[in-house]
Amino acid sequence: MELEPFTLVAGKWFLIYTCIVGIFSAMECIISKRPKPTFLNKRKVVVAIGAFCATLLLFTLTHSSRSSAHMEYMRSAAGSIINLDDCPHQSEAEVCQNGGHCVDGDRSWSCACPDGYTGKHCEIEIDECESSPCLHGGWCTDGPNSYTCSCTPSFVGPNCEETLAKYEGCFQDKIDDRDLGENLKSARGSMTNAMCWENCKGFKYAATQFHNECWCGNSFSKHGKLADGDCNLLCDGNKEEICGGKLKNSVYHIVR
Ligand SMILES: [Ca+2]
Repeated sequence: MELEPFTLVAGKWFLIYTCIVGIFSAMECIISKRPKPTFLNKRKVVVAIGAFCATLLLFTLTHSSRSSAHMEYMRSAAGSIINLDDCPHQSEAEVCQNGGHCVDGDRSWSCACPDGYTGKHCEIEIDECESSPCLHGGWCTDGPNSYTCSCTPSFVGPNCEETLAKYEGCFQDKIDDRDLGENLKSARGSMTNAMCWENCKGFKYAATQFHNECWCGNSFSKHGKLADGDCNLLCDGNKEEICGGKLKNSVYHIVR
């Protein structure tokens, strides 16, 4: 709610009153030809009053919303309070961007921004990734009032909070005595660790080997543990992942 100072309102009406009186005075001066100003001729008086009135008219036109509000104020009962709209005259789209809308205040305005936006004009898109919501090395992508996590292979869930499988290490295998007994759905060209965990559902452990092999079992490490670096062959289905080595298993404990 807002109340313009009464002097401002009264001042405008006084200007209009002065203008009208001035016009009548000038007309009377012209018609009656008296009193005759010694240093102002009639034309100068008319031009001066005309210019003043034009200025006043221009001011009134450019502040039309304010003027009508003031007239409303004058008409309203004494003591009643009217709310003047302080929102800028441009379209709301310009003042408050991205679907925000202008909120009138006390001699001020502000933008009510939709979720995900901030700033005086709602022009700033909030970075929802700033709080690092993606867990376990997941990659965060910012969106409008949202974010998406791209999880590393061992994790799933909106924030990569759920563990699919836990890496146990790189382990030796033997061709005539397999460390993990079952070779399930080895897939030339498309194997990933996650695919192997899926293939080995029902078993405790899953192991990838030599780019595209998938081995399943309920125990491992018959032939010993190796250095992580000994498993160094890329998965056929994802060149960013390691799928064991030659007779070497990348062993995972299946959690889910
Ligand atoms: Ca955002």
